[in-house]
Amino acid sequence: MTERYARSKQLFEEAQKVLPGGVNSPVRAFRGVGGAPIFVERGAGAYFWDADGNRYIDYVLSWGPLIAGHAHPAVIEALGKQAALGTSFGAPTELETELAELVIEMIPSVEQVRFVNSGTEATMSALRLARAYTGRSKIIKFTGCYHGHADMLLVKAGSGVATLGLPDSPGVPAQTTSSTLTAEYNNLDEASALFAEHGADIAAVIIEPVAGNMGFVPPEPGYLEGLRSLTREHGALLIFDEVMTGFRIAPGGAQSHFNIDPDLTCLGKVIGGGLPVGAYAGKREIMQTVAPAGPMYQAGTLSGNPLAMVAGLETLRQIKREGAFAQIAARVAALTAGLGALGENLGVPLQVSGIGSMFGCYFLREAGQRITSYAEAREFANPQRYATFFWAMADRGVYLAPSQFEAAFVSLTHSEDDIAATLAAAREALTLARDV
Ligand code: KE4
Repeated sequence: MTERYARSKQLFEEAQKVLPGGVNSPVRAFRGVGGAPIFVERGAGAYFWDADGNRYIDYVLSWGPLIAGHAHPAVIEALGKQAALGTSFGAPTELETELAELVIEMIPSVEQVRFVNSGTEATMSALRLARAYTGRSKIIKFTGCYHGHADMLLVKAGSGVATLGLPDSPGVPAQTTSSTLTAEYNNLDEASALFAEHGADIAAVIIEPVAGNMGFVPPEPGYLEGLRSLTREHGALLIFDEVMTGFRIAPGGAQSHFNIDPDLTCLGKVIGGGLPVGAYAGKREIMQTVAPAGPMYQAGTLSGNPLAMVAGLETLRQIKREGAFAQIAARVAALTAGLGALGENLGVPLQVSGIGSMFGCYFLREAGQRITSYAEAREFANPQRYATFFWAMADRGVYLAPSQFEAAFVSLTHSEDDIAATLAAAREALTLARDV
């Protein structure tokens, strides 16, 4: 019998000759779980098939975009029709207005939208806008939050308050991160102390309203409200990076779930339905600063391109349908409850949580530990045990994020049977992981 992942391993060998690390984004290289990455050949609904023909129930869904599932018929049909009319014009189309109107309808705080081509572009541009609008230079981000790879955001978070950013990657000059302040996620005292020291110079706070890039870490009660008050008090903008949480925590994003009114919102992933897209959006008065309406420059050859627009429109229309989002949330609730119960019964300490269509599962070093920040994630999570679980689940046809420090996603197409099959696999995989 040929080895289960033989073709993927062969493809990885070939890829490494021509692509740094064999991939086009680091997390795909499986450094977080070891072994060679699984190469994907095709997807349909809740599933994808790898290069060896193995089928997986997919909980990564391209890191969030595919909330309608892989190759949704309505999305594919719309793409086919649009492609036949032309793929890009570098000129305005009605489609951009249509998608902007749908985003504005679904996210209460948003009055105007600018489309770009990635989440990185969205956050980078939103921060430039905040600096242009306020005339200030400093920004605050939180340890463990990831907002894409723009220089000013690749900041090694110091351990305490008022940490002036140190670059987290070679190639990022110190001066580009010197105005990036960092504080601990879910620690309002640290944010308050930064404002006490730098308040008048702070242009914006940028945050993942539910952290999905350190594992899955919801905000503690009152935390987001506290940041909203602090930013209002000091005249700084509150930017919600909803590239991942947008349309996933709730149809109106995390901001509607937690009832917070941010000044700017960054979007991506779901609004492109699997095609490259990002957006920054918010109050009209602020957005009018963006060229050509105002002086802040930002541009993009393929921004608002017709293919991404139609894929985004069809994807959002699918989750707007009566009962659609509730169905996805019910799947997440069943899966997280089932995983939690298995952890209890099998004596494997887990921190399992989910909101809307997103969830996460930390393997804890000891029962009773609780992860609410990046420091706690690094201290309490057990990546080795997670890695064993990951491969045991992959061997059983379930694909999770190849890192303990990521979130997981469910789509409209995940069935009750898929959840049951996932829990059956998890029972065996947890037993194997328990002994690591
Ligand atoms: P992109 O530039 O990758 O489209 O978006 C960057 C980004 C911005 N903000 C948030 C909250 C994000 O989660 C992301 C990207 N998410 C990662 C998943 N952890 C994408 C996966 C990858 O880097 O390959």
